[in-house]
Amino acid sequence: MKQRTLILLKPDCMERRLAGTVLARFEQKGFRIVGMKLMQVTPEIASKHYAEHVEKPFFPNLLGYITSDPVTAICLEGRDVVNVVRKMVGTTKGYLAEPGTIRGDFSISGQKNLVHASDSPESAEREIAIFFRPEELVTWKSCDDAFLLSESEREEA
Ligand code: FUP
Repeated sequence: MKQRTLILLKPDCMERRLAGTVLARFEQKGFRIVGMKLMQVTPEIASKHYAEHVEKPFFPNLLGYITSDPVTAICLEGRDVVNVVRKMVGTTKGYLAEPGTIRGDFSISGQKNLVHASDSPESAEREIAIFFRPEELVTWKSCDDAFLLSESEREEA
């Protein structure tokens, strides 16, 4: 089923010049970029995005980190993109994440774990609306779809 998800390449990813490396994994898997921008996250945006964590003890620290340097916000589209990307990203703490996942390969931190990815289609819808206006998202079909998916899969994707 065709879905969209929100990816953030977080400040540590940008500082470590890993943006291209991480984005390449998503492109190579077969997902399409439908929105992308470099931006500075404000405390207001961070509080909306991390609404479920605002009351947690680690939130002030998380807020300081996510607003410390630019992030790249990306809206990715493709078949089952929410779940597939979560698997590619790996579990939250880099030191626990499986090798082969992005966090497992590049992070040893519980906080500086390079990338955010929406955890459900509902979260994706909410988070995409925080980072993108509707006109900033581009609907397009990449020509390699014919090689990435079977005909019947393309009809649903
Ligand atoms: P994830 O969905 O894997 O990005 O993880 P969560 O939504 O649970 O947490 C969001 C971010 O908060 C994580 F990326 C890292 C940070 N965090 C902490 O800094 N300390 C904690 O104890 C838990 C999460």
